[in-house]
Parts: sequence; structure tokens; C-alpha cells
Amino acid sequence: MTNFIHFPTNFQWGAATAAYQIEGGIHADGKSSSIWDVFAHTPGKIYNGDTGDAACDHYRRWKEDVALMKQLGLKAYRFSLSWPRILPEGVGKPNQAGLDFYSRLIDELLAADILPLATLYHWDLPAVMPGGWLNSATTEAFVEYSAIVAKTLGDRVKNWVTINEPFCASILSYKLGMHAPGLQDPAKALVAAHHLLLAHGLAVPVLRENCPGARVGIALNPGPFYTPTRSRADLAAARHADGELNRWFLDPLYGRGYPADMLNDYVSMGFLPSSRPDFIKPNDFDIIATPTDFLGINYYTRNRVMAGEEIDTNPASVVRLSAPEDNQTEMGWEIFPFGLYETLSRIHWEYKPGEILVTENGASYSDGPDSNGNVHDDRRIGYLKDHIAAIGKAIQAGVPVTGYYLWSLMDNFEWSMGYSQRFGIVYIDFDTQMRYPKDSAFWYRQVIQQNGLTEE
Ligand code: IFM
Repeated sequence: MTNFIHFPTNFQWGAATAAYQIEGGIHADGKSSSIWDVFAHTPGKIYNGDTGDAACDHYRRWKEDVALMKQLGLKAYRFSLSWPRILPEGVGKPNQAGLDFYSRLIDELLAADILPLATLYHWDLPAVMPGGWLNSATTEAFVEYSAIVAKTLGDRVKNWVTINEPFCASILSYKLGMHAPGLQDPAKALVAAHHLLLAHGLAVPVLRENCPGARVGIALNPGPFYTPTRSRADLAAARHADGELNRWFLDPLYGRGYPADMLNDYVSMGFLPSSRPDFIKPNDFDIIATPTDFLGINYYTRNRVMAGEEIDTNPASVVRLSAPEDNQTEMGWEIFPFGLYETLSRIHWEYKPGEILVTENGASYSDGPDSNGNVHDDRRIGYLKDHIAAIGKAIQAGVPVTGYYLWSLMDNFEWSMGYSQRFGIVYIDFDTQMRYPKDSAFWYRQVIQQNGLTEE
């Protein structure tokens, strides 16, 4: 049985990238270093010692890249702005050359009839900001940066994502040390998470004031947790892990403050001095819950967890289980499209965002060009087909999804994994900077043209 899944009219079929992952030009035209420039140049932090110094050279090849997007039939493009390119001091005088770069890119996108969706923060904080996200002054600087960007680019960009994946920018970056700035301090990670959420809430009205017709949201990376048994201990582990990844961010954004069970956990673990620590100011939860126009969801996989031995005394005693080897991408992430349906439905029913964009979804596979320059990435096509079908079914069930941004337009710098992981539908030869659209790119073009796909 085959079944064609139609998507709504004007569905935003797009692809996504982020500044540090593709631009290169790290010190071009007055750009200052970001925390990722510093981190990537710290020995031992990135696989193979890779850095984003050159990346995909998009800073110089942007025109060619927009032509490629047009050739691939994209209706929308999600990219991020580099804060240190626009404000090399973090605050103060904008760097005109940096703003001009994005201005040209946006003009080219609009001329190609491609809707721009700009992310203000995809992790490349100016390195000059003292204390990074531990300092509440960074939230104020972010608001200043948002105003400048909205004033300059907001006549043409109407769709904005404030912060990408605050979980990664706090927990991975300040607790687990895997991302810049590479701290391993759980208490500080909670301070960073709070300031990121606050920066988002403060920026929403500023974007609206400076950009008539702005539509604003934040992009989270939620996902479901599965346990091998339904034992009390395993469910307790899943509750804590779900609280850390999902509810710690969703609850305050939708007016509920931080979840009480997680506040208890963090106090008992010594990560918070009390359930109302000093870094949470009286008005903060109202600011964080400022209504938005859409919620961005980045989804790749589900999580399998079980209780560790100390679960009775330590709520964070969570053991992460790996995916079956025959059902994972090269990131080691399990292929689980139902988890996307589940995540979209859960968020729709529990939090009721007016609109949802899938702001990232995709798979890492290393297939490269054959002697004719063709890249046969059937495994990626299989992954995309099943995940897009899951979105179609969620829409049929009433979830208001209005766009899909495939991660990623092109292979790029995959953070601590460097260039070893390829998520693109366009292959990049990092030696020659040649671009090779993969089979998945032509397959996606057809999905866009047909505004849907056949489910087998
Ligand atoms: O490459 C990243 C992206 O920057 C944020 N979301 C997940 C992607 C794949 O790891």
C-alpha cells in the first residue's frame, strides 16, 4: 500500500546551517573571536584538531551557495548570524562589513524567492564577553545585539529564532564540557541556562519593536526518553533526564516556571542553594514566558535510559543506553522517526504553541562522490523520508507544524566532532571547497515540488 502525504499550502520547506559551522573567515573584515574559535583552537577539544577557521568558506561563496539552494528548489533557508562578526566588542559599535555580509546574503535569498529565517544565537558568543552566559550582562548585550540586527535587517527578514538549543549552550557547554566554553560545573550550567532563557524573553519584544511584522520563536532540542523496564527506578531515571532536557526549558517558556521535581533534585544534589536562588530575579519568569509566534523543534533521535545503582539517593543516577548498531546513523544516534511524531504531539498537547517549525532534522552519513561526482546517500533518503512522513502524520493529527528545515544544507563543522560527521544534502570537499549535491538533495527537491511524499 502506498499513500501520498500532502503538506499544507505554503509549508516552509527549507534547509538549515549555522554561522560557525559554515562561514569560515573567522577574522575577515573585522570579525573578532568567538568562544568557539577559542575552544576549537584548544588542543584536545575537537576531533582531529579541526577548527571552523575555513569551514565551507561560505563567507566568500555565499552567492554560489544561494544559487545552489535555488537549484535545489528550497523555499526557505535557516541560517545564523555571527554576533562577533556584527559586534566585535560584543556591544557598542557595529561592524558595518559584518552587517553588509548578511544584508547581501538576504538580498540574494529574496531575489531567489527563498524565505530567510535568521537565528540570532547559534553558540558563537563573542569571546570578549566577560564570564559568558554566567554573567547577566550577557543577556543585556544580547538584547542590544538583537535591536541592531532587527533595525538593519528587519526590513527584509521577518522570521527570527532567538537562541538555538539553550540545552546545548548550557548543559553541554557548562556542565559536560563538550562544547565551548568547556566548563564542567553543573551549578554554573543552571545559571547559564537561566540567562539564555532570559536573553530570549528580553529579545522577543525588542525584535518586534524594531522589525514590523516580525515572527519570533526559540529552537529547542527536545526528545522522548525510553526505559528498558517500567520499574519505579527506571521511570525515576527517565523523569530526571526528561526534566533536564525537556521540561527545564519548555516549562518556563510556557509560563510554568522551573519544574518543582527538578528544583528538588538540583537542591538535593547541591547544584542549587535553594529552590529560589539569587540568580533568578522576581520578574524573570514573566520575561521568559513572553508569548512567541512559533516554537522551533530540532529532532534527531530518542534517548534510552535506565536507573543507575544509586538512583534511590541520587536522582541523576541515570545510565544512558546506546542504540542498536544496525539502526543508527554515523553519529551513533538511533533512527527513531516515531519519536518525532511523539515529541510534536506531546508539545502540542502539553504546551500548545500556536505554531511549530521543525527547525532541524537530518542524519550523518559519510557517503562521498563517485567518479562521476554523484553521491548515493540512500540511507539519508530513508531517514528523511520516514521523519518527514512522521511530521505529515502529526499534522494530520492536528499538530500545527508549518515548516521543515533539513539539517543541513551542506556538510560542515560538526562541533566537537569536527569534519568527521557529514549531515549535508550537499557534499563538501573541504580541500577544494567543491560542492556536490547528493542524491538526497534531488530527492528533497522532488518532495518540495510535490509538496509531500509517498509513504511506503
Ligand atoms: O550540527 C548541530 C547543530 O548545530 C545543532 N543541532 C544539532 C546538529 C547536529 O548535531
